[in-house]
Amino acid sequence: MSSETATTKPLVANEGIKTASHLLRGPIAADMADTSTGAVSEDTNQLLKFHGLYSQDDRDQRIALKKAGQEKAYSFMLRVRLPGGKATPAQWIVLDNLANQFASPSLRLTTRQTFQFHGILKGNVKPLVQGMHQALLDSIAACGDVNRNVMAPPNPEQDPILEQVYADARGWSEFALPKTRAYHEIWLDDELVAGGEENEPLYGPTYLPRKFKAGFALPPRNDVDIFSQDLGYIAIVEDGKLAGYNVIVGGGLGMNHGNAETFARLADVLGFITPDQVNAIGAAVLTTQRDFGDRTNRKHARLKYTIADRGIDWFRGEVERRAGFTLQPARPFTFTTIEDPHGWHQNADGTWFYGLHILSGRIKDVDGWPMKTALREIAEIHTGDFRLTPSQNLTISGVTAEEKPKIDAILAKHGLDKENERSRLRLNALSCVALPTCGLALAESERALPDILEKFETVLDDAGLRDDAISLRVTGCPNGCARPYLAEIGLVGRAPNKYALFLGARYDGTRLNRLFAPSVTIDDAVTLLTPIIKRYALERQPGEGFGDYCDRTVLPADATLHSVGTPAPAA
Ligand code: SRM
Ligand code: SF4
Repeated sequence: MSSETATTKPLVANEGIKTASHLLRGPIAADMADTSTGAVSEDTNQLLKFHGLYSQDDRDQRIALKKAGQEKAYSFMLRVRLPGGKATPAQWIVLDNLANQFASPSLRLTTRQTFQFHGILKGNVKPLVQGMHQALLDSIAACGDVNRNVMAPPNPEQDPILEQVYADARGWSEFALPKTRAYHEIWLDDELVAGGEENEPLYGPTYLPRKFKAGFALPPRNDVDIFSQDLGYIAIVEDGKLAGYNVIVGGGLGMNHGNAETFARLADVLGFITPDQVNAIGAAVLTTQRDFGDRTNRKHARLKYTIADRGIDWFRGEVERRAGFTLQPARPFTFTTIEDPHGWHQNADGTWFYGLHILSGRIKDVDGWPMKTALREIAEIHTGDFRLTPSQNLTISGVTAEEKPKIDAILAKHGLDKENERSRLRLNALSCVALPTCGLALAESERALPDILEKFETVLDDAGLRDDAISLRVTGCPNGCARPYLAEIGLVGRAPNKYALFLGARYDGTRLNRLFAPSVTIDDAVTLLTPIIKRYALERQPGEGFGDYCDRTVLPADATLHSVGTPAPAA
């Protein structure tokens, strides 16, 4: 495919790797068969991402292994493709078994509603993928320069319209899947496809310039942080029916400290479509980015930069030309919250769901907190399904009245029945994985979160704010995997125990926060925020969230805000 990007700059190395890969095969099979090392070549490293796999090493062991003259402790992370975060109890049991047999053995619920395995040794990758396949699960396109795991509101039965939104999210996920058989050949031993018989009608042989993320939201809940997506669909309900979607484009959070050319950006509203136009508009957005995204600089390659550079009006024109229809003017919508519902709630069909808080989405057994065992026992008796939420929590869904006391009893038996009674700060907190597996981490995140929460909980308790929902999100680097720039308190790692502190996001996910202190320790952050939290408790206006209070009183008034209010009318 010829790129229409007018540039004389050379393409980045990843483009050459994709071109030479014969639709994502490259040297993967040979590298994975090489038992002399736990590592893989750089080409394989890049291509594995399209198969949902990352080569990592245990960073806790790096120094000791180096001193001993040994290879790094290599292993793989695998991310499952799970549109809308929905899994059956049978699939849960398979994933639990596979984690025990072939991985760390914890399971990690991610901020995009799926599972990650960590610590998979090279020889265990194939049996793990094959085990998932038996349970009708795969990791195709869970990472890489393609449409990633599609997000959707996690509690479909609560409202019949959510069921339709989930179906559209799943439909887009399937539509935008790469068509190469590379995954099946390499991991599932399907027969090799002779060269030239396959093609990628949507992507072309070099796929996208960069990752591409899509999500669906149903106002008033913005649980999927829709404005952080490259492509978002905001459901519009009229007369009790799904009228269609406002399409939004160009959100993205990753940036680098101190590099103004990289930035977090909220998506722009493009216009309104009917439900039957979801895939057509998605394909038009995706192929516009495919052809105009910057393939010469991976730090400038996301859709947000294409739109920031060329303007939303140009982008809309190009998308409409490709789709073959004109978008209607966007329709009004209002978001009020990002929060997961916790505890028991009744669904539209009379069944129940239980929202269970899981700190950082980490499912493991530790003394006094046997979450993995408890959830396995629930999976063994559960007849509904599981929904992974964008806040790294779990919804046990479609529970019958008979099943309800059994689930309560399992949680109580393991001492997990009080998880939802924690402070609202804790219930809403997110952290990315960071150390020891993430190769990009500059500071701790998941491992630091319990301590960070305890410190802030003390301050909030003193101010009488234990039951106030304040969003706090921590990441180990500015890539923003726990969406920290949409948190009322965002802590973004820059060095060991040094974080950039961001304040002032709106609680409903429609305004980014802003840098308040560029480099502070956690204790500094607590010291800085203590008087502000105390003042907030005394001075806030009725209904004013902590982010809004900081925006109004703490942050400099002249700074530019990127905020989403009512949708801009489509041209
Ligand atoms: Fe992320 C890279 C973990 C959601 C922005 N992310 C990574 C890697 C793969 C590190 C790497 O490239 O070597 C991390 C693996 C850590 C580990 O050991 O598991 C990683 N990202 C995660 C997860 C697991 C965080 C979590 O704790 O849940 C999330 C998996 C989502 C999923 O299921 O697909 C995760 N990452 C996000 C999000 C949030 C979202 O999408 O809603 C973002 C910000 C939104 C965005 O994309 O703009 C995000 N991750 C990044 C970036 C920066 C991208 C950019 O445009 O600059 C990177 C680095 C990169 O791509 O170069 C990255
Ligand atoms: Fe790793 Fe940074 Fe993402 Fe955290 S935010 S998981 S440290 S890439």
